[in-house]
Amino acid sequence: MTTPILKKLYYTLARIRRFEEKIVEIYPFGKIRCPVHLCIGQEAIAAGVCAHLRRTDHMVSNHRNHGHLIAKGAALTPMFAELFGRTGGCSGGKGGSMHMIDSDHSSLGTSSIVAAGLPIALGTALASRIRRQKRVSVVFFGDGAVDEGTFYESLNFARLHRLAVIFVCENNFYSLNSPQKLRHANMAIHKITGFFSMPGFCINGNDVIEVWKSAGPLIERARRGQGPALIEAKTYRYYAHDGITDDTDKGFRDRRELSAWMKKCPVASFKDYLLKKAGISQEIISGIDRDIDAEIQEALDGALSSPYPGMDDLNVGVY
Ligand SMILES: Cc1ncc(C[n+]2csc(CCOP(=O)(O)OP(=O)(O)O)c2C)c(N)n1
Ligand SMILES: [Mg+2]
Repeated sequence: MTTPILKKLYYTLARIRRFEEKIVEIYPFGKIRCPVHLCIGQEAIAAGVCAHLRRTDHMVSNHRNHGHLIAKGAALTPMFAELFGRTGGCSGGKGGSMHMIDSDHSSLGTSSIVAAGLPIALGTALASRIRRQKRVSVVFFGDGAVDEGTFYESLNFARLHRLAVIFVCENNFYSLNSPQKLRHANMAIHKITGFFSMPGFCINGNDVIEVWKSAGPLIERARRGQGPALIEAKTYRYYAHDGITDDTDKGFRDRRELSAWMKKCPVASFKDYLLKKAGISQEIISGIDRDIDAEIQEALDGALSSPYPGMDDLNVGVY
């Protein structure tokens, strides 16, 4: 791996982490009125996969979407403005955290309906096929999507038509408060692809290098017209299903489990790798961190200076 790629991966990881840490910091002050599903702890999956995507490749995400949009290149001001419900928001301030869109980078919108993104990704891939465009569609979803019939239908349709879709399952072992072991007869999600004769891999979703190395050949294979693939990336969220608490007091996941995963932090472990094994200096890393902090401050100020939608706008774009 080259130094520019390593730096880019760190930049993306840190940009996602610091964006969401800022949400945690300001959430108690009431400027954000929508629920937030934080991806802190899971950033390496978005960063490693999206590093291979072109601006024109489609990306479809779900309720836990901030990291996916940022990794695909979204500007932070419209994202903050969306969280604040302002007109400068990426969805005009009417979608909030769960309905972010960034058409400049082919991030086609996100939905809170579990598994809804999979057939949307099929549609984009089919459109790209019909238009003879060499675009790849990537869809991110959680282990909860595997509980839905749409998941199986989508794998079947994608393989049948050899669509250029990469299915990325972020398996954080919980769907809301339900652990995977109480929901899935077979916990090996990636093995479901065997029935559809589709490549399926299980990887460490907290290791950005492993994600990057696994995703690259599958994305290029899809781009060559050789069909879909699935990545099951194991990971863990630090915060509650939504909001800024850690929900370890609710009786379905305990603090020991959370602490064990926090020791495998994707950002800290990659930083460690860069310093000790890749010859990237602390100065370079601190410089990237400083640039991101400055960008976040500027984005916050910009977002807060954007007005709320007026009364005339009440019914516009709302269905
Ligand atoms: C079709 C549907 N069923 C139930 C819900 C309620 N719901 C919202 S998020 C969620 C859990 C999703 O878990 P997962 O897909 O694993 O994603 P994670 O939150 O773990 O990232 C559920 C059940 C929903 N939004 N849509
Ligand atoms: Mg989950």
